[in-house]
Amino acid sequence: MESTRNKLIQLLAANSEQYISGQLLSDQLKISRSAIWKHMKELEKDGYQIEGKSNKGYRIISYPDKLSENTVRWGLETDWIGKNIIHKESTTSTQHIAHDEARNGAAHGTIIIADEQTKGKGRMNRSWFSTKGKGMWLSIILRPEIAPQQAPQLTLLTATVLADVLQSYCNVKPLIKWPNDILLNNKKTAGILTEMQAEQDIINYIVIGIGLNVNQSTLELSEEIRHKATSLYIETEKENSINALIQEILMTFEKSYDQYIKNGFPDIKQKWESYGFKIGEEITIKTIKDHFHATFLGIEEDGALRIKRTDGSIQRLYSAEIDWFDK
Ligand code: BT5
Repeated sequence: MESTRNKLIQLLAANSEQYISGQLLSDQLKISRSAIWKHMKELEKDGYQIEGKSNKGYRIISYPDKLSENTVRWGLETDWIGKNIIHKESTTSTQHIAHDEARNGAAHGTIIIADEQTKGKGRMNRSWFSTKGKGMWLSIILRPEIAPQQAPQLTLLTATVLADVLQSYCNVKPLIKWPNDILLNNKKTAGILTEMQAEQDIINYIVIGIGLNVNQSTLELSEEIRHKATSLYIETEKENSINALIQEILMTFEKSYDQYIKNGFPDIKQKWESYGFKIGEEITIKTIKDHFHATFLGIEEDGALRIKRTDGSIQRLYSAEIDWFDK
């Protein structure tokens, strides 16, 4: 049923300017013309606007931009990610749902999306503003066969995926601020929260949460973050389809993840550094017991932060807060 609909949309989408006759659709999909008509009615219920003319056939006039399991699934060309989609109009946090689902056995690649989060989470109990219908609030459940200490690499991988999609699909110039912020014009447009459930050397599951500001105007960003946050709309003056962005991100994520599992971290490291914010520049590092200046050199093969101290020594840091000297 679903794959027939998928094909139907593909056929209609491939000829968006022209009408396709019911007979042709019926031949291609090997179903009756009345079954085609029923599918069209279903599509309309999901927000597709379809024009049907008795002597010409059918044509899609507009796609729905509302989020739903179906609108994300249609046209999503992936092997394992997004095969199971959970959509909520409003929820506390997609991370909460993801943890519940993962504990109950949800498959690798399950995704949770929401139009709005009332308690969106950042790292270390910080909050994440998730305006209704204006951004992408997405969690991905993964069950990777990697060691728990490698999990932070997945945050870095996710950052490169977001940067790639923003650059190629939205034509902007993103930078990645270690470890998990995506910047446009030095302002944060996306954040990543990686949470893990592991035992000793086995990962039970990982949830990667991605928040991406898409269609907010400046006034629609919370006042608290307005000076340091931005959205794709603010940067490009163009509205973007959140559905289409989710699909692009999932397709790029799947490719990149599969390559990472096959080839390890080196390619990701290289890509990450090509987007790295303030590489080669001076930063201030705060660890639990220390506070010092250093040059930011990039990241290590294992994802740690690589810095040069003022005495010339090179160090790797696994957890540190950085003062970037910006605002
Ligand atoms: C992050 O934390 O950047 C991780 C954000 C992850 C959000 C996603 S949305 C889907 C999934 N479900 C969730 O509940 N969470 C994930 P952190 O590096 O700690 O940054 C948090 C800080 O970013 C806050 O303290 C604010 O200063 C700022 N901030 C909050 N909301 C923002 C927004 N919408 N845009 C830009 N900056 C924001």
